[in-house]
Amino acid sequence: MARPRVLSGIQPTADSFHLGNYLGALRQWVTLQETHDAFYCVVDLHAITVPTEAAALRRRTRVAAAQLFAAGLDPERSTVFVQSHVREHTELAWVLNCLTGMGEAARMTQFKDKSAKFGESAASVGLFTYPILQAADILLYQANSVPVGADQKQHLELTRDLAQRFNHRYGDTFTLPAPHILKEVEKITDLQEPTAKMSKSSSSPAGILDVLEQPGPLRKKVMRAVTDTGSEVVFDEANKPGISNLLRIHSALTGTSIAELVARFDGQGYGTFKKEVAEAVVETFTPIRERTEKLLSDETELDRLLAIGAGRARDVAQRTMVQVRDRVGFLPTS
Ligand code: AQP
Repeated sequence: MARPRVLSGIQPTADSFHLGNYLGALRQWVTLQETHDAFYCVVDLHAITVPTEAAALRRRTRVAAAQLFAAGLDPERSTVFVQSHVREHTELAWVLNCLTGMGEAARMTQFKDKSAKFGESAASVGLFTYPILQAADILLYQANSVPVGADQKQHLELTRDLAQRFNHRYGDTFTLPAPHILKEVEKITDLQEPTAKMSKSSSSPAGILDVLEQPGPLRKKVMRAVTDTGSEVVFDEANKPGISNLLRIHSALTGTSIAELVARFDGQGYGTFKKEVAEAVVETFTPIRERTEKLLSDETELDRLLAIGAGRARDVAQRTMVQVRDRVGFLPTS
């Protein structure tokens, strides 16, 4: 039997991914390539929904792709590609735009959060329709499963609604995708603001742990992470969000259960605990950073791998679009 298909994407919106991206997305992508037919894309079309310089986008797209391979995605087993290399994403997004209600799109909380930064009238229409492009990314590949963090739940719901609406109106075409969310790492929070999610665009430098950062600054940031009153290492999301976040991070990186960690650090205070968290982060990120640097030193090879991925992705996307065009009623080109 064919393997179930998984698809996910990540934005090239910074010069490095962060720990939230790593635990909430990348690490699961690597695991899922063992059991799934895996498609992963660097979503550069999404990145331009906020003002972005061309040179920065070009650089960040390669840095993003290099980190994906460095984190363990195998170009033989996973189809790793750049979204803009497959034109069908924008074409399907248009069709889905025409199936989406204004009110439905206006309910998306990510737009509300992100547009608040610019003022709603200055935010682009692209930022508003971002979740519809995301729905196209997923539906084009007939994905069964989409690994994401908790912040993407609402977008996944919209994707399912649009797939159902299209299928109902035009006949069965799209697979309904299910979110794949790991509860323990669905929301890694900012080290300085432990109730907000760690985010490329809104975390302060002190609140974010970047995959490509050097060990020195990584250790410093963990040691300076905001902790809570008291000195006990206990998991208490409501009253001790800072320590709870660090416990979640330690547990996810070392495979030790939170209960075990709480027992082990009983009576030892925050300092000793934070030192261990810092070491776990450094140990995880150092080999990824080194492999990323190596991959970036040969852009020709990196671009070659991405071209292979785009070719494989295009084969699937084009098959879906042939069906979509016909069902919607567009005339064939010949
Ligand atoms: N803090 C987080 N905890 C768990 N998962 C997270 N993800 C992001 N932040 C966390 C997951 O990472 C994947 C890729 O995210 P993205 O690049 O598409 O953008 P995002 O979700 O909007 O992440 P950022 O860091 O906040 O990026 P910007 O600032 O550019 O918008 C997704 O699966 C996401 O769930």
